[in-house]
Amino acid sequence: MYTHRIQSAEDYHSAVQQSRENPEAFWAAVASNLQWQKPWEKVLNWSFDPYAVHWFEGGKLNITENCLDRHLAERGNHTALLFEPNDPKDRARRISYNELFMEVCRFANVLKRNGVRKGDRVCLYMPMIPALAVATLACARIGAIHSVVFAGFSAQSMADRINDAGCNVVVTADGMSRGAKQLPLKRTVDEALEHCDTVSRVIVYNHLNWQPEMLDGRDVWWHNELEHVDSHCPAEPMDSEDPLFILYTSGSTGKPKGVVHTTGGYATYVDYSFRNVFQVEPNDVYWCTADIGWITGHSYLLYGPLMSGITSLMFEGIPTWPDAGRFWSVIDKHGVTVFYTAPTAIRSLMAAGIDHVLPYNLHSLRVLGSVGEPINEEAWHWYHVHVGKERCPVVDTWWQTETGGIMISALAGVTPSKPAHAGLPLPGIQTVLLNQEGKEIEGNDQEGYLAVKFPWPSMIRTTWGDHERCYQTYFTAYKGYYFTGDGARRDEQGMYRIIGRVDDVINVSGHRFGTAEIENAINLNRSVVESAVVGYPHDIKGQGIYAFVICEQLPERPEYLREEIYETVSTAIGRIAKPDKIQFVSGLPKTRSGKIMRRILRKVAEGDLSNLGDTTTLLDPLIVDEIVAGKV
Ligand code: 7RM
Repeated sequence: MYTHRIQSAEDYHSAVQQSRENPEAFWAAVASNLQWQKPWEKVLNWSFDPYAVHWFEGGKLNITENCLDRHLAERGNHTALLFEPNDPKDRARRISYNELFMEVCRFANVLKRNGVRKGDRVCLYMPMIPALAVATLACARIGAIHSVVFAGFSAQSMADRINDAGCNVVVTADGMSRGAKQLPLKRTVDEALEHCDTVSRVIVYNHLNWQPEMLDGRDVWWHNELEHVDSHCPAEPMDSEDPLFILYTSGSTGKPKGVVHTTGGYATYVDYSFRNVFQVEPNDVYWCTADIGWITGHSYLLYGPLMSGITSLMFEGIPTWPDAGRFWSVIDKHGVTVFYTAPTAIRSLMAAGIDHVLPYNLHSLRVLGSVGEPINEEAWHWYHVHVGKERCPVVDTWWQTETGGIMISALAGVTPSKPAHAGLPLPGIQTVLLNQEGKEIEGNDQEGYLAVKFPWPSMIRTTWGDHERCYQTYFTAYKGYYFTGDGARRDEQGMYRIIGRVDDVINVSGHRFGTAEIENAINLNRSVVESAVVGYPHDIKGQGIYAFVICEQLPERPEYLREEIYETVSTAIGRIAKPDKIQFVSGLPKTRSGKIMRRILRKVAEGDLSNLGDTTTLLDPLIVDEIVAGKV
């Protein structure tokens, strides 16, 4: 039976076979790699209709014991986190497993002292610094449910997330640095909390010495709190199905949903997928460039690497500052062996020119990974040739916030890689392609909707506070399947190529937004009557945001209104959701029943004006001519 690591193509095939013949025995063997406080009674209990999935019921564990305590005896002095600050002139910091363990326990006691109990929700709004890792793990230590909000989100987005989850504590920092820019995090929290009444405590980490305003009775300093606690904090025994965290993500409706992951299944699958996809070795210096505010940071910067007991590099800055060689200089400086980043970063560094890569030798690299959006062949080759020097396997990992871990990917150097293809599903993952009617498409060289027909341990359990929404979103489009929202193609060898979203979700630099969510934001501008947003191909970002906007009157100075709309969207969602293009129009192409024909708008945004399809069913077919003529 498969237990630790798949190391050959034969291992892969036999693991696939075992996982199909007896899924429960397969996953039990995988889960037994972790340390459980109490063994489970039942491996799996499941139904997709209605939706309810329970993994390792009766089992108890704490994920931080698997990330920390378990390694102390043999690897206590090994570096757990290697911190590379924003400014290359500042000193990098190494935090050993012993030190991280102590810091987590101490901060867990700070949380307790500030009223956090098992099951409470804690919002983390932090820079990419070790304190964020410590705060996240401290929540898990005591069974509090963390909700990390990416620090690029606005006060309004944060307030929505805090209110939806009913958080009672927020952990933040005075401010953060990103390249040459600095952002006032604490001030943004203050703004958010004007709209929240569940939060009784804000714990502030002093990162930049900014001395922000502190509200008496609500705000306390992290360092002051530490003076009142010791470093003893037992790991809360968690039921396998106790929630570990909530992470908000966008869907096709206007309101982001809180994806809930639970303890046992998430830990099991993240540990398994991490070790196998990256073929982890004990002395790896592993670098995932994602922010902990996204699922990639949760699973493969924090939990996965720490469960494996290896060194995880955490980078505060951005790829292009002080110059476009920063990633490569950090790889050489720290001897990074496994590097995991996003296609958008690769494309922007590729555009900056090869001269930024040539000064670095990159000898330490062993494996390269990609995540977040389809990687085009050109970027794949550039990555493989100029970064990996044609020595390193490239793993193109397809997965989602909802899947918790990597679902389709090569296992580095073990199963085949092919440019622009994620490849084969991991053993235990039963992917299928469906046609419009929801029938499985058999055989290879086929295209369809990507779905999964059998549960896996780290799948979404619910959407916070609204189980019906979870069921409706993922399990009703095609009865009996988890529907991913992606379209995919299976090639002659059965390898998957992800084509992209088939719903109203756009993926901008690997960040998901609902078109409705951006439209709602634009519509908040008082001059705007209505808007329609679509994605279009963008050289660097993968997809750009194109907004068609109706105003009360066509503006005399469109550039002023454009700036205003940027502001409106930045305030409502965050700067990351700013439209790339705004076209003012007098109407939208609508059917007689009032539905916007997005297909036409997408064609215009793409610049494909030759074949707009049938427009005769439109309420006002002439509007299409105006829109085509005014394309920006
Ligand atoms: C991990 C993450 C999920 C969506 C997903 C896809 C797209 C992610 C790839 C990809 C092609 C990939 N979670 N996506 N990885 N498309 N190839 N390797 O990104 O929830 O933020 O986004 O991202 O459309 O549905 S996410």
